[in-house]
Amino acid sequence: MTLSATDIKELAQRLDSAQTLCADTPSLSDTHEADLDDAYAIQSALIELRQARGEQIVGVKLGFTSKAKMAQMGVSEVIVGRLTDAMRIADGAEVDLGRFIHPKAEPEIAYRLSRDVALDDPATDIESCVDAVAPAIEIIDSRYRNFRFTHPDVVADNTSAAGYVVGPWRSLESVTNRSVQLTVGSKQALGSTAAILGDPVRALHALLDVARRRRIPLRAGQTVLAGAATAAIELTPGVTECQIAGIGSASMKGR
Ligand code: OOG
Ligand code: MG
Repeated sequence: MTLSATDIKELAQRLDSAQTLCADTPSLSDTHEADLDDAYAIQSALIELRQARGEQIVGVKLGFTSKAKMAQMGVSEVIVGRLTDAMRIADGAEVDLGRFIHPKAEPEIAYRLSRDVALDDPATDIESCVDAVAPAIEIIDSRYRNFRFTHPDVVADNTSAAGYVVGPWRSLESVTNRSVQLTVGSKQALGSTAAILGDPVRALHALLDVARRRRIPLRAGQTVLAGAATAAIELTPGVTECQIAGIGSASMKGR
């Protein structure tokens, strides 16, 4: 840790205001030397501000689990953020894009936790704590100007989490090597679930590792977003859809 408790609170407040006022903010590293421990502490303080407004934690998300995303953003280590009920968008629902700063869509795989994950038990098998899988869309909306951030910056900003749509759940099955298609209006990104650490199930193992180190609780009923399979596409009004071969699709309508 390099930052004081006051700095951590202030930076969490700054990122929270950027989100609620829909106004971007410069990279924290322009003025502060935050390390990753500071960054996760800022993220926790930010989530506490949201919880104080009545939001509930409903899941977690991974970021930078694919080479395409790492290359797009210049960061090369898996990151974890929290999902709250305020970020949830029903499958097929209309979404007012005006509530975001500069939103982008990502095609994702969602897993559902069926049991609490015992972080302190070295024998914990996270795969046995998951009972369902679904196609999903993540809306990312970095609070930083021009999506310009360092690794600690993006962790502090709750890994750009802003919204997510989960399509129909199905009982857990392997999602290895499925083709992935993200459509945003006339734009498309094509990829494979293999882009997610070779197999999205590895994202669960990576999550367990980060959750243990960062003391992020993983509870029954929570949703886990395994990370984007392709680079993100800027959200525009109209239909956005993520299709995963053999698994189904999730969609939303921006306006
Ligand atoms: C950070 C979030 C990355 C993913 O799926 O890789 C992410 C960002 O690119 O703003 O959610
Ligand atoms: Mg994502």
